[in-house]
Amino acid sequence: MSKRRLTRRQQWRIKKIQDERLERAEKRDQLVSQEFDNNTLGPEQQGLVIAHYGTQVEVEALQGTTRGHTLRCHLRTNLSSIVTGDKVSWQLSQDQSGVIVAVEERQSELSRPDASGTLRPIGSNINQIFIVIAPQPLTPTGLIDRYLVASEAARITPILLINKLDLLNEQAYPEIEDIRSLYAGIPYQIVTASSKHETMLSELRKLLRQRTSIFVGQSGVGKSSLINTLLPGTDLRTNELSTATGKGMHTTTTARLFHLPGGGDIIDSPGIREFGLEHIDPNTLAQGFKEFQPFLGYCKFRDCKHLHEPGCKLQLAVEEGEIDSRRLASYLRIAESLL
Ligand SMILES: Nc1nc2c(ncn2[C@@H]2O[C@H](COP(=O)(O)OP(=O)(O)OP(=O)(O)O)[C@@H](O)[C@H]2O)c(=O)[nH]1
Ligand SMILES: [Mg+2]
Ligand SMILES: [Zn+2]
Repeated sequence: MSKRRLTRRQQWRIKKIQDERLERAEKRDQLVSQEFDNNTLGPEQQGLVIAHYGTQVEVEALQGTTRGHTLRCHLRTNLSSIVTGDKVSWQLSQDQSGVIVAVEERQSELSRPDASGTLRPIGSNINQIFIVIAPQPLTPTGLIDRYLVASEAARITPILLINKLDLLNEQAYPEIEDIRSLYAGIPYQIVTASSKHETMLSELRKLLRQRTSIFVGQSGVGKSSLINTLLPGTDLRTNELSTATGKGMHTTTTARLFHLPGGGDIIDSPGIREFGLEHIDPNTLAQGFKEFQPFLGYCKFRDCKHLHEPGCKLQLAVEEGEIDSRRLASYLRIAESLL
C-alpha cells in the first residue's frame, strides 16, 4: 500500500476545509444552544447510538416511556466523534427530536484513519469483530492481516467469517482453503456462512448471541446481505458486484446497529478498499501478528527488523515451521509501508 504524502498545498487545502467546517459547526452549535438552552428540554435519559448521519444521530431510547423507540438527535460540536454503539445521555426537545448532552466512556473502539489521515472510530462497545471474506471478491490476505492488527490493537476478538460458501467451486475452493488453513493455524476462530441459505447461518447465530459484534470487510463480500437473512424483515440495500471489476459497489455508507432476536447486537459497516495503519506504532504492529508474540524481544539485535539479520528469532521460527512465511512476509510489507 502506498503511503500518502501530502504536498504543502494539499495540507493547506485540507486545513482550510477543516477550518471552514469548524466555523459552520460552531454557528450550528449556537443555533442548537439558542433553541435548547431555555429549559424546554426533558430530563436526561440514556440512549444507544444506532447510526450517525453527518450532523445528526439516530438514538434508541433505553429508558422511560419512549424506551425502544429511535429518534433523531442533534449533536454539539464537542461530541462530533460520536459513533454507532456509543451509550449517550440525551434530552427530548419540544419538537420531539433530541439533543445529545454526553457520551459514556467506551468499553472498546475500532478506529481507522480517514482519507486525510485523521483517526476516526468505526464502532464502539464492540466485543467481537467479524472480518468477512468471500470467494468473490476474494480479499487479499494483506488486508485481512491489517484488520487483525487493528483488532488486536483495540483488544477486540477478531473472527474470520467466510461468506458465500455456496459459491465454492473448483477454482475458488483452493483459494479459500489456503486462507482458512493459514488463519486456523495461528489459531484464529473461523466461521463459514452463506447469506443465501438460512440453514448455513446456525453457527454464526450462536457466535452472535449476547454479544455486540461488527461486520467489517471489503465491499461486496455480503455484510448487509448476511444481516438481511439473519434478521427477517430487514431490507438493507445490497448491490451486485461490478461486472467490469468483480468488486463491490460500496453500497453501505453508514455503520448501523441492529438487535438480534436471541439477544446480542450486530453492526453493519461500509466496505473499504484499504485499511490504513498509520496510527499503529512498530511495536503494536509486531504484537498485532499474535503468533509472533512469544518470539518478540529475543532477536540478537534489539532493533532487529526481522529481515535478514543474523540471530533473528522470527526468521528462525519461520524456518522451524512455527510461523507461516506468508505472515512474516505480510508483516514486512506493512512495516515497510509505514516507514
Ligand atoms: N452467492 C452468494 N451471493 C451473496 C452472498 N451474500 C451476498 N451475496 C451477494 O453479494 C453482493 C454484495 O452483497 P452486499 O450485501 O451488498 O455486500 P456488502 O459487503 O454489504 O457490500 P458494501 O455495503 O458495499 O460494503 C450482492 O449481490 C449479494 O446478493 C452469499 O452468501 N452467496
Ligand atoms: Mg453493505
Ligand atoms: Zn528479528
